[in-house]
Amino acid sequence: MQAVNSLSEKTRHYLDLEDKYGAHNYHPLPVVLSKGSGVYVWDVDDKRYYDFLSGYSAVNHGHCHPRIIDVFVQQAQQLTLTSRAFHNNILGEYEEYITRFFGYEKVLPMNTGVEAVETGIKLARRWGYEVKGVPANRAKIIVCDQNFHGRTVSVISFSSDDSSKRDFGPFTPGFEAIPYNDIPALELALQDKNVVAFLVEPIQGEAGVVVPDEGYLSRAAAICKEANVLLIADEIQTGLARTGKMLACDHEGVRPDILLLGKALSGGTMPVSAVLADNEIMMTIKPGDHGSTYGGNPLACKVAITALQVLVDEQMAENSRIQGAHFRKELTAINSPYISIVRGKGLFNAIVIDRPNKDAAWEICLAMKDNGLLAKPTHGDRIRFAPPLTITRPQINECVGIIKTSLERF
Ligand code: IF1
Repeated sequence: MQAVNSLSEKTRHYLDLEDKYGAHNYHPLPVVLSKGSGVYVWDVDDKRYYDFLSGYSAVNHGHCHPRIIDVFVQQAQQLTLTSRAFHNNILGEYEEYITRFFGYEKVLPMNTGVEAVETGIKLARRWGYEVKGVPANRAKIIVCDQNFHGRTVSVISFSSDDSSKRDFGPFTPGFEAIPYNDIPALELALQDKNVVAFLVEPIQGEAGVVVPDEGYLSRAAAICKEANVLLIADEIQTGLARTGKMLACDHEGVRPDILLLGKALSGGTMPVSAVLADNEIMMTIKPGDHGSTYGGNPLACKVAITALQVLVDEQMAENSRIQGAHFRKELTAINSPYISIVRGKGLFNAIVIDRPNKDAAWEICLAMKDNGLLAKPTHGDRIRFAPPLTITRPQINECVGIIKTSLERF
C-alpha cells in the first residue's frame, strides 16, 4: 500500500476529512484532484496527471469541454428544472434530437445509468405482459455472468459479484444468468416462453473489458428476434464513441430493441441517462406509470444535445478507434512479464496483470500515479485504461512510456 507519510499535508487533510465524515464505500487511489481540463487532471499540489479512467467513461469528451460548459452555464442561468408536471421549451427538442440521432421512435429520459437499466427492465416486463402475453408476474430476463449494470437492489439481484450483493437481500426474482459470449447458452435460455428480454453489455466493463467473439452480438440479436425476446443493450459505458463507433452495437450493425445510455451523455457534467425504444415498447408506459424528479430536466437536455453534437463534430469515435488500436499495439510491444493480456476496442482497454501477489495491479496503479497517469484496478488483477476520446497520438505515446516505466519499476 502507498506509504501514507509520503502524501503531502494537503492531500492528507482531504483524505482525513473523507475518512472521518464520509461513508467508506470506495477505496480510491490516494490522490486529491482539484482541476480538470481535457485529458488532464491536477491534484491539490498542482501535480498534473493523465486521466486514464475518465470517470468510468463519463468523461469521454475530456474534462470541462468548453462547448459543453458554456451551454451548461448558459442554461443554468435560464431554467434548470420544471419537473414533468409542466412542459418546457427544451425537453421536446432534446427528445427529437436524440431519437433521430440514434434512430428510435421514442426516448424516456432518466438520470443515472442504473435508473436507465431499471427503466429498461420495467419496459421489457410491461411489454412482456401487454404485448407478448406472458402470464402476470412470470416475466423472466436473461443476463450474463460477470455483468455490471448498477447498484440498486433489483439490479444487484442478478449480479454474480459477491461484494455487490452480499447481505443486501432479499433479492428481486425474475432474472436468470448465463455465461457471457455463449450463444448455445442463450438459445437454451430462450426456450422459456416467459423470457421477455436479454440484457447485455456489448463489452463487459467492470469484468475487465471483456470483448466477446466477433459475431456474438449479431447472433444474440437474431436469436432474440426469433424468440420474440427484446434485446436490451447496456451501452452506458461502451456507448458514445468509447469503443471506436458511436455505439458498441454498431461494430456488428446490431439495433437493440431497448438502448440504454448514460455517463458521457452529459459530457461528464451531471447525471443524464436515456432509454430509447420504438412505440410498440415505449407506449406500454402510460401517464403516471414511471418517472423521476430530475428526469428530462432542461439543463440535462440542453447539455446532452451539445455532448452528442461534440462527439460528431470532433470525430471522437474515429479518434477512439485509431488511438485505441495504436495504444494496444504499443502496450503489447512493451512485452512486460507482468502483462498477460491486452484487450479492448477503441479507447476502452484493459490489461490483465500476471503476478501472484493480489495487490500487483494496485501497486502498479500507485507507480503510474507517481509517474503522472491515473488508472484504477478492477477485480484485483485487471487495470482499465480509458482516457478521454480527445487524446492525441503524442499523448498516447507519452502514456505508453509512463506505463512501461511503471511496470519496469517492479
Ligand atoms: C460504481 C463499475 C464501471 C455501468 C454499466 C450501468 C451502470 C454502470 C455498464 C450504472 C456504472 C460505474 C458505477 C461505479 C463504477 C463504474 C463501473 F466498476 F462499477 F462497474 F464503469 F465499470 N451499466 N458503472 O458500467 O450507472 O448508476 O453508476 O450511473 O458503482 O462503483 P450509474
